[in-house]
Amino acid sequence: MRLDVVTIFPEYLEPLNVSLVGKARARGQLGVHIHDLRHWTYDRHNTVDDTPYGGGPGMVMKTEPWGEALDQVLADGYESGASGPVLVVPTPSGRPFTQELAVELSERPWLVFTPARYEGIDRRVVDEYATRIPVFEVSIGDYVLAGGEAAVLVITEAVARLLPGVLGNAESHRDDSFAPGEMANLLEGPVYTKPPRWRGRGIPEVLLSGHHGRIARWRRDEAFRRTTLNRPDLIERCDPEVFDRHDRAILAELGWRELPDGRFGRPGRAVEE
Ligand code: 6GU
Repeated sequence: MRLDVVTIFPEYLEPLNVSLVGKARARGQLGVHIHDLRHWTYDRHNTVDDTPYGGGPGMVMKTEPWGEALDQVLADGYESGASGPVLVVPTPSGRPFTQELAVELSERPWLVFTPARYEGIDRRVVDEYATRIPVFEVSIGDYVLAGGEAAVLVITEAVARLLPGVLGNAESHRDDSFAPGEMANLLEGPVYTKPPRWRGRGIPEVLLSGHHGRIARWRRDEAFRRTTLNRPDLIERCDPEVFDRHDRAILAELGWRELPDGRFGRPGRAVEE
């Protein structure tokens, strides 16, 4: 996979040299190209922003530097044999970044990121490239960052660990919280390792039993405990078909009950639409 990032803060992307993404680069599984947007400015102050039409606070990133930068990045990429680019535009107004979208992006050969500062990029830039290549406007959560660079790091890490051979163990993805599939999307429960006693705290007996069936059941019960506590919306959204008899018993024990439509809900709460 090839990644290009156009930014006014190339240093912000230094973490891409480290850890999982850094190793994938070193192994040649990932090619990362960072570009300084100011390279495509021609005035003394390397201006990349201007005041918004219609007034209002803040500044808007100008069309020309982005247009020239993206034309050249795309042309150079094609020339060096890359194909199938998609533009990934980090913005708090984008669609939510989910594990499903991470999987989709991991199947693309070439991602071009355009992290913006200020109030964002002149709309005509996205509209222009959307006529040439797929564009994904993506938000990493319901909060506002000062710029899209941190979002690029988040998206890149989530995508890179899905690339074949990057994590080492292909099985590792299957049990990810939020992994797409038939399973209920549950948060993962607690994990333990040596020593068996630490500051007077032991580990759950069942994990030492060697009984794989009971261990799997215990892990699922713990996943239900954590999910009902931290992400009740994931339970409510679940197709109840995926709950077996024991799941239903655990949910009942945690104070949940089956609603008329078959889904599970918390007592004392309005059923959401
Ligand atoms: Cl992708 N960018 C910015 N600036 N803020 C965000 C975001 C992205 N996602 C959530 N908040």
